[in-house]
Amino acid sequence: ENVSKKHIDPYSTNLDLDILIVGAGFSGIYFLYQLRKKGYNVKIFDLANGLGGTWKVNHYPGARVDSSVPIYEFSIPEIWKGWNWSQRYPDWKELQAYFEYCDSIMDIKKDVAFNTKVIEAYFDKIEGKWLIKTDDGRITKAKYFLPCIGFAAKEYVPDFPGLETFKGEIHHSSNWPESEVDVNGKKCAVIGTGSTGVQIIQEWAKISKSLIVFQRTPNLCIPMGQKRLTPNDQKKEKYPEIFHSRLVGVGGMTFQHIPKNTFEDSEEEREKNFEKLWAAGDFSFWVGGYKDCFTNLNANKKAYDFWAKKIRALITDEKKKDILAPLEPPHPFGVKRPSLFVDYYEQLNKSNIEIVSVKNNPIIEVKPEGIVTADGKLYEIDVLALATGFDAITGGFKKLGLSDINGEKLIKQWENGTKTYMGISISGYPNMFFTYGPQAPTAFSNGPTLIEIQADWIIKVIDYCENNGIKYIDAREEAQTLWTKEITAIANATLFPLADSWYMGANVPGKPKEMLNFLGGVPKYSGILQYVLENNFEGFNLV
Ligand code: N01
Repeated sequence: ENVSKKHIDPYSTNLDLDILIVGAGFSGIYFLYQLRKKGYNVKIFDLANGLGGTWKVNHYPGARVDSSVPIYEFSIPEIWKGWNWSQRYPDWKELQAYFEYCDSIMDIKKDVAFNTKVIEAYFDKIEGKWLIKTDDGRITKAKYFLPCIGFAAKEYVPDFPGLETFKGEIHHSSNWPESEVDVNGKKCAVIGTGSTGVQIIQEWAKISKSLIVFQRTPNLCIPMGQKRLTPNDQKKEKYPEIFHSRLVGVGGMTFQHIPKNTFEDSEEEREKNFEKLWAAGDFSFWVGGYKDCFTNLNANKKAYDFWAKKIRALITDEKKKDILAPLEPPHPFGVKRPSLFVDYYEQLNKSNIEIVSVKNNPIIEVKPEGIVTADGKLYEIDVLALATGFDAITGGFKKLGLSDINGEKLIKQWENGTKTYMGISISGYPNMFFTYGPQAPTAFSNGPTLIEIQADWIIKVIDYCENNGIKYIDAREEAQTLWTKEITAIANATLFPLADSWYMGANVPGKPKEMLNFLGGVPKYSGILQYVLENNFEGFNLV
């Protein structure tokens, strides 16, 4: 029997693998399944104690996906043929059940070392292998190294003085306790109103005694359009076509822009179109709108005004109206991620829910009893949720302890700006490929769509190298410089740089403000990957 095909325990001390994957979410599972079928000796390391990646750890109250199914699932027939969802936007519990179902078909877990943290990794050029150190002291060897860590692998907690003195219960959304946090009869607070904050607020507003929402920037939320699904709603014969349309739609989903600029339509026609997008729910009003919405400020203002009109009509209290949906845009519509709401505004209307705008009156301190704002007011609370987001997209890479072939640390190399080649590889890090990371369409793509595109491409590259006696493949520095320039040029032609978002790395103090995503769209991105494959790996050195 071929030794490489014999099962080796992923926890064993002398792992010498073809491929090591980090992360057991959508990407890691997809890779393991496809690579193992080809006979590669491949394992996954994951920090968590189960499958699901982001869905294993982000199980705060109300956590659910903002992309609808079946867009948000594997396009693997063995999986979709036998699985039905109960809701258009499943919650974390159902997503975790989905990953368990995947395991029952794909037999993933036997090749995953859980509770295993990578702390150092570098490529040994002489041996032609990655050496990967984990927190249990093991050193694993692998010819290829595939970080599949998602964009939210490192949380961001603002440096509030006194945070550690708070005597109540406190949790960051991505580090939520396994046991339920009891807020019954308690005074609660949420800091942050991004996608996470909106979801926690929607839930806690229903069950806590009182809730204080600390909002710095209003979330320009749009209606979700949640609905229950029966197996009858999930007609499997349509799935191949749906999975194809997500490859060519906007954002790795099935949307298309209105093929017109905003002012090509009369006011009346525009209103009609906006109404239609609003009623459709999902991300329609965000990514299905006029094609100049993110490039023309006046056009964008029309979308904002419509949004504000709709939302203000849902809010009963005049003061809350101006905090949640001001007449003047806090930033152009959609250049920060709009959350999909179910009953957010209805909940915020309640008299026991207070909204504190901390834009001009920031939080300056946390005391044992609660939170203090710049005006000196103390808000006494029992339970605090930090929905303050992530050192997104690049933060997870910095945690892996990566160094390049010359021993330089990635953390240092990216200090003044991120550099990758095609958002899939980094020069000086041979045989390392990643998915859903920096400088790819990441934040502007449905996860499973982009992940499958990138993983299929990476597998083709690995197969090519293995079939042609290639020791290693490494991106050229000049190719990487050009890619980074391209990312910036595309972004600078849009309105995205006008906001301090995590898309731009601007949510974390001290992090360079730069576009961290390829904004050219998923179809163009896959076209570029395909071109490189067909043109002798343009931009790479093969040794
Ligand atoms: O993080 P965020 P997130 N004082 O960075 C505020 C995905 N996701 O975890 O906007 C006061 O968006 C900050 O304020 P501001 C999704 O792609 C998906 O919510 O910087 N407030 C902001 O309101 C999403 O976009 C799903 O002014 C402070 C909030 O904290 C991404 O993950 C669900 C502050 C952080 O929002 C990240 O979402 C959840 C301070 N000092 C997440 N510092 C679904 O698919 C920060 N804030 C459903």
